Amino acid sequence: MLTLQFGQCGNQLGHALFSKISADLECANTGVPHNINYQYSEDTFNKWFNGISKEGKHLARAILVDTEQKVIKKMWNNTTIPWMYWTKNVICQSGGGCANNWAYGYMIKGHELKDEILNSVRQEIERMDHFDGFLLLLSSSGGTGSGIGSYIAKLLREEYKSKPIITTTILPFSFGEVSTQNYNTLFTLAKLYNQSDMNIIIENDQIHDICKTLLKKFTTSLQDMNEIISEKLLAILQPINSIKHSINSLVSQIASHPCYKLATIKSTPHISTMSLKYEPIYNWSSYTHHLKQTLRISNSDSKLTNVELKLPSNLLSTTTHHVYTCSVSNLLVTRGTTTDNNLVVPNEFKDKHLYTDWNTTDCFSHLHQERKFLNYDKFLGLITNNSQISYPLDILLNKTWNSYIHAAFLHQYKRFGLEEDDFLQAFSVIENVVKEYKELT
Ligand SMILES: Nc1nc2c(ncn2[C@@H]2O[C@H](COP(=O)(O)OP(=O)(O)OP(=O)(O)O)[C@@H](O)[C@H]2O)c(=O)[nH]1
Ligand SMILES: [Mg+2]
Repeated sequence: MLTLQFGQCGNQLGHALFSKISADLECANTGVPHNINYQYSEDTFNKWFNGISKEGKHLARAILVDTEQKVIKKMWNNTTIPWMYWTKNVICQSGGGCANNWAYGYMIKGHELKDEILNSVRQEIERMDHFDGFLLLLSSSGGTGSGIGSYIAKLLREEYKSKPIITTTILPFSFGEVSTQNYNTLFTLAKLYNQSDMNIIIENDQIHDICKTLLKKFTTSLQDMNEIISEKLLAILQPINSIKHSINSLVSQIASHPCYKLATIKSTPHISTMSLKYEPIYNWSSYTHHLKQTLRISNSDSKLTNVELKLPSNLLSTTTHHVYTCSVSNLLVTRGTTTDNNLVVPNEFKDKHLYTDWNTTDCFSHLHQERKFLNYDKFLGLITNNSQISYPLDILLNKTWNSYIHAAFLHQYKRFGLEEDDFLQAFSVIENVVKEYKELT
């Protein structure tokens, strides 16, 4: 896998992600014999790193792109960690960024940087024995990650037609950020819909609530949030015992239908490192039931219920106040020790009522890894392609239409060559996506 980090958010998140991988490699409490852990470590290294530096540090297989130096310099100065980036893979202009403008990133800066970025990509791929796909990290609402990120996704799609591209897109906080964030998000999601095979959507609001409620962080930093996002991604992406767990298989399990390419990750438990040893012991069935409940909406007002912010319950309650939203597909990954008395039996995810009736392939899969993840006794990630995604997208569409009909900020995009038709096309792509997800039954 080759990771590409774009803009402030993509680079900060990428840094947190590689730090988490490194921490996972160093875990003392693996729960498995030495040889199994050795295999896991080797698979982890091969997936994320591609060398060891003179100082003995793991070298991340990642390309860093930004149009201002602030973030990358800060990461560079952190020499205390046991891994590092290749200097040659840092593609960073010394300008002032893309000013939260998707069009500036896509139409101008993307062109300026494309040769340098694609050369680095080609060199990285040439060095690999087996290349299974791309992981792009970006926020949808600035200018660099959103604009250059979606432009490069297009070029990668053209050059590597058969290689899967997974994008992780961070949606902005709903309040208090910049006025152009909704247009930027609309353009990013619309472009990526055509270029990437699967787009993992992360909502900053949701991650912030997890930090506040579950980690009891009253002042939550972006770093805290990036740690949670990294745990979600790694719950799914870290190696699985002796199974070919490639990007290709992930995409074909979750996003095989071209109209449904958006995924979200529900995960549990999220606990601060300080309280890890006081973690209440839940059995596997409480956790799997808890994750299934995250797929509900309220029966009375069709509102999303935020079960992910609650603790699992050992009492397996069922409720009549909620209905399950329809999924195209779900993949559950469980990590931790199983015993004869405490096996993972995720039968309740196989319930046909959870899935659309036209999907005749296996809608649900379960993968298990005995090796513990990050010292957690048990850790579970559910990657779901589900109609819940229509809720945040509907809100986005309403806000963006509202700006558009008042012609707010349009000149900032037209300056860089966008036309009315580009806006209408982007609206149409995302309206269609929302319609398809709402119609799932
Ligand atoms: N989760 C998370 N969100 C971030 C982080 N940094 C920025 N964001 C969010 O990303 C959005 C802003 O995008 P940036 O990534 O800062 O923008 P950029 O891609 O660098 O683009 P320009 O600065 O406009 O050139 C806002 O919605 C922020 O909330 C981060 O480290 N983690
Ligand atoms: Mg920036």
